[in-house]
Parts: sequence; structure tokens; C-alpha cells
Amino acid sequence: MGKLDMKTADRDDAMVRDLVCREVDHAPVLDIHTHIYAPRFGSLLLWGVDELLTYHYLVAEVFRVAPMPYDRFWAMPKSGQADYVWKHLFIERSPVSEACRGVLTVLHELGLNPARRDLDLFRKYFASMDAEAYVETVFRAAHVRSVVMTNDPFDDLERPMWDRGGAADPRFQTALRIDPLLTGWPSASKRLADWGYPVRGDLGSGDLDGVRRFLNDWIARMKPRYMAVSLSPSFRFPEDGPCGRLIEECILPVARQAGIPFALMIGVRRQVNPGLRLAGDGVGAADVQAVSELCMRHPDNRFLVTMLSRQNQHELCVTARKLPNLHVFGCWWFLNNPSMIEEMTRQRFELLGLSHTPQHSDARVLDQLIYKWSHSRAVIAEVLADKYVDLARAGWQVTEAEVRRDVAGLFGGTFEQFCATAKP
Ligand code: FIX
Ligand code: ZN
Repeated sequence: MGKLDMKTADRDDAMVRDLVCREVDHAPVLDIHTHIYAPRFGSLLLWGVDELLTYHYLVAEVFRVAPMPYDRFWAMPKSGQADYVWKHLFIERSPVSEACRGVLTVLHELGLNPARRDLDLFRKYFASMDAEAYVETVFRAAHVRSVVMTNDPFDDLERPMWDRGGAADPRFQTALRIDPLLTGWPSASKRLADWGYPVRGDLGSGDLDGVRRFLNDWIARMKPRYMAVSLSPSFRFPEDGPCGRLIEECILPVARQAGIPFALMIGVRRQVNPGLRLAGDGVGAADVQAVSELCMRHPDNRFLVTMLSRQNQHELCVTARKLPNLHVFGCWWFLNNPSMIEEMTRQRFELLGLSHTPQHSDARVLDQLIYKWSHSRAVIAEVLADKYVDLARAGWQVTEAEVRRDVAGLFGGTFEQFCATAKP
């Protein structure tokens, strides 16, 4: 290439990069897995600086640098816990971790100058907010068009909210979460019996019928986008225990009939350190073969899968290449860091093209939508731009409309199309 040609190529590359950044920055996202709630769920919707600072990612981090008896920490009011995190992770050392950086990004994007380092000032800003208006502010700042909640009928705080009903809110879609059913059948079966389902715990035909009725009732009530479970690294399929049997005989037929996917989030070791509560979960490499078997044996079901261990990512992509009923999504939890997002997104583009959903936020605090999306967008834009530049080298120029189309797919459109194929 001559000098002039190289200059032109560099200019074209820069134009592609600018275009991709603009499109990715502003693409309205459908966030397909979160733990935030619509305002009608009242106190379950968490927001504000004290909630941000006591996010379980930060609780794990503060105990590394300033351990104290767990009971003493949990006995403190939320503001006391937040003060403790602020002092040890932001004031006494620089907040370089991804979770710490996230708090600063939120404050910064809300126009609160984090450099003031004045927690009470930040608190004042949130104290003057009303939940409904703040949802609008955050969705606008994060360019989020809708989120999928995690809705758990076994949760004693959440269940009564459903009994009370209330108008559906298109900004907050639902997902029926059923972990206790698959990971703690003996006690889940007792609860189903308490709620009036004819379940004895022996997994006989009466039990299976009762579970299917339970699932159908909650699907009718919640109208979920999908059913979901998180599973440990020891998950195997097929399997003759309660987990395998309930998946095969209850969840999959019910999902097929309802026309919704089944989402599996695999690889979490729950309560490695129970003193840390929600912050006490860990990770382990899981068995991708189980995912492959599940999808192969049930071609009429649709599966959304994310795995927590870095080791599982390549095999999961290769498995998805073979199985069109498998949709890979997100960089989950300990993978939601720029270095991991970059590696995984690159690998997914290279192996799966655009047929995946690169990211979900997993936000537990409303405000986190701002940082989780702004941090992820920056990485996804860079990787996507690299790919378009590679195409340009091969003589294929993408148009603005094509970039917009592709980005819309990555930020929720492809997920919606995949869900639509689950309809009977
Ligand atoms: O199981 C899940 O959906 C996990 O994402 C959460 O339980 C976890 O605590 C979390 O918030 C991770 O980001
Ligand atoms: Zn989650």
C-alpha cells in the first residue's frame, strides 16, 4: 500500500470507529437479565448512593481490606455499612476495581462531582428524588428501553406484591425464576403443598402434575419472557435426580407450551463464605456437555445460556455453533469486567457472528444500569469496530444503516427474535 492509500485507509478506519461508537453509545438496550424491580414493587426497587456502596460486589471487596466480625457489619444500618465501604475502598485507597469505578461513573454521569468526595452531599441528591421520576432519569441516562426483572415466587418479600396485582409496566418485563424447585426440591415441594398444590415430594406423577400446574399458574400471572435458574458447576444432564427430572418432565413441556425459552445460568458455587451473605458466592468450571445434551435432546425448546467460569466460554461458543436452539448471552457477574468482556465478545463475534447477546447488566440497584451499560458499551464498540475494520480490509464497507441494524440486534433485537422462535 502506498503512503497515500495508507492515509485514506486510516481515515476510513477512524470514520468506522466513530460511527460504531456513536451507534453503540446511543442504542436503546433491552437488558435481558437484571435484579431491579418496577416502582410498583415498592421497597424491592433499590436505588441511591447507600445502595450503590453496599452492593454485594463491594461488600466482598471491603472485607478484604478491612475485615470485621460479619455480624457486626450486618448489624450496622445501611448508611453505616455504606460509610464503612466509602472510607475503606474510596478514601483510604484508590477505587480502581470495576465495582468501585462503577459507583464513580454513576455519580459522574448524574452530574455529581465524585471528586468532591462528600458522601453526605451525594446522599442529599438522592433524598430529593422520587422513585418513578428517578427510573425515568436512569433509563434515559443509560439508554435503556426496557429491563427484564428476576421474579421469584419463592421469595417471601416478592410474592405478596403479585398478590396485590398492579398494572404491567412495559419498561419492566418479567422472568419466572425457579431456583428452589431445582436446587432444593425437598423444601420446595413442602412449600408447593402449603400453597395448595397436590405435591408429596416423591416425584410421582401427582407431584409432576402439581409442579406443572404451579409453573403454569405463575406463567399466567407473570407473563414472563422466559423461565430461569442458576445452577452450580456440578449441574449434569441428563440426570435421574429431582433437578434432571423436573427439567425434563415439567419445565421443558411447560416452556414449550407457553412458547418461552428456558434460561440457565451455570457455574455459581453458592455460599462459599456464608458470613458474607449475598457476597459469599463463588465460581467453578461447569460441564458444557450438559448444555449440549439438553439442547440436542430437546430441539423444540429454546435455551438461553450464560456460564460463569472463564474456562467454559470457548466450549460454550462451539456448542452454540452446533445448536440453533441455544442462545448465548451476557458476561455474567465475575466476568462483567472490561478485560473479560473484551475477550468474550471478541471470541463470540469470531465464532457466532452476531447471533448472540453480548451483555446483560445484572443490576441490583437501579442506578447501576448507568455504569454497567456505559462500561460495557465502550468495550463492545471497540471490538465491533475492529471487526468492521477487518471487513473493510477485505473490501467490505458497512453502511450506517447496517451498523445500526447490527447494533440493535446485539442490544436486544436478536434476543427478541430468538424468543419469538419459541412460540408454538
Ligand atoms: O443468580 C443470579 O442471577 C446472580 O446474578 C445473582 O444472584 C448475583 O448475586 C448477582 O447479582 C450477580 O451479578
Ligand atoms: Zn443475576
